[in-house]
Amino acid sequence: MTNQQQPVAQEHALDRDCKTLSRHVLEQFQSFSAEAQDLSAIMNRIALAAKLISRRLSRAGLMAGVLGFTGEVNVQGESVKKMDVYANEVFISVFKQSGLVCRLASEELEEPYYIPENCPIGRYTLLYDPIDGSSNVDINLNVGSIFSIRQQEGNDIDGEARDLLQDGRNQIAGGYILYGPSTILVYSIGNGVHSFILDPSLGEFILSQENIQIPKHGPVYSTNEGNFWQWNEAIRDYTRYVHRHEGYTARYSGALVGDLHRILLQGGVFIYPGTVKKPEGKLRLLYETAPLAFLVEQAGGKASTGTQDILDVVPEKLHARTPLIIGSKEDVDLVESFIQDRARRDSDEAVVAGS
Ligand code: AFP
Repeated sequence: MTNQQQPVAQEHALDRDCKTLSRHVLEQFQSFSAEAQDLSAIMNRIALAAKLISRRLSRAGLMAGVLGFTGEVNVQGESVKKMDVYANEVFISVFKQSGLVCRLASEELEEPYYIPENCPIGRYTLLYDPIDGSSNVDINLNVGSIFSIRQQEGNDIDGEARDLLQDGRNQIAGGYILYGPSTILVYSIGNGVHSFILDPSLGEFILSQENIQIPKHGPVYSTNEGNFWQWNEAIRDYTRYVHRHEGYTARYSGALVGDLHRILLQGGVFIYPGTVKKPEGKLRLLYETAPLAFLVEQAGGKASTGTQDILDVVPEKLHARTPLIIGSKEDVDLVESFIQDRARRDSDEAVVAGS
């Protein structure tokens, strides 16, 4: 490297190090409006929660009382892990005194957490899944957090949070944090999808990729094939199709955030369908499927229940679930085509049987 090139390279490295998350959010708005400043501050708080959770996860095996179950069962009927409780409290703690939100609604809480009256109250609601893929925690595999930001509508005097029961197009921002070999935060405020990597030496999330576009098609299909015989015929038809055609490969980690991150960068489809017994599937709309659908649509991909865009689903209750087919547009379209085919065949058979 010549002496002249050296300062240029140094300048680039410095520029890159200064592209922090909060600065990036402000740049997206191209203004210092109150909304821009609020959202920049909210993202900064989410980043702080991510750093605290990441720090805890990185030392979990060395500390007492971090891994394993608490012995309690949450509102979803699932056994609660100590890390779920910790991560849930982290988000509450970082937002409680912030003056940015009025409520937090979490997969781990039966009712939303309302900011107490003696604390400053903001106009946004944070919805989140504190630890997604918690079965991976005890074995040191990747896990994630998922978040969504919505603005409060009305004053929610009865504390029922009914204004949250709206479709996903109402979200202001959505994103996830992936706790893997590095900690990555991916977000969208409706203006493209951007990813940041936590630089532990700086304690800052630094921009790594701007305006991510998901490939139109990819080789990966990501689903729990252990449920094959509990799925309806359409999803089985699709699975048989990928088994019989070249160019497909299966990847499934047990943590949606990790599987989706792969698909966002390399293309493919993640499927968590309903089963015959549970047609609504497992994943929660407000904390998982809607925020990820918001993000994936922003990256040029698609998210569907199989018959409807996820972002058009209006939940009947806070903890509503939906089936999820998400990823590259062509791959989601292909899964949907199997569902439509089956529906057509079923209705033709019903006509024949009735005649
Ligand atoms: P947990 O957080 O309870 O482990 O659930 C993870 C998850 O919501 C999602 O991240 C996974 O893709 C999916 O459920 C795994 O579910 P199965 O174990 O039924 O495949």
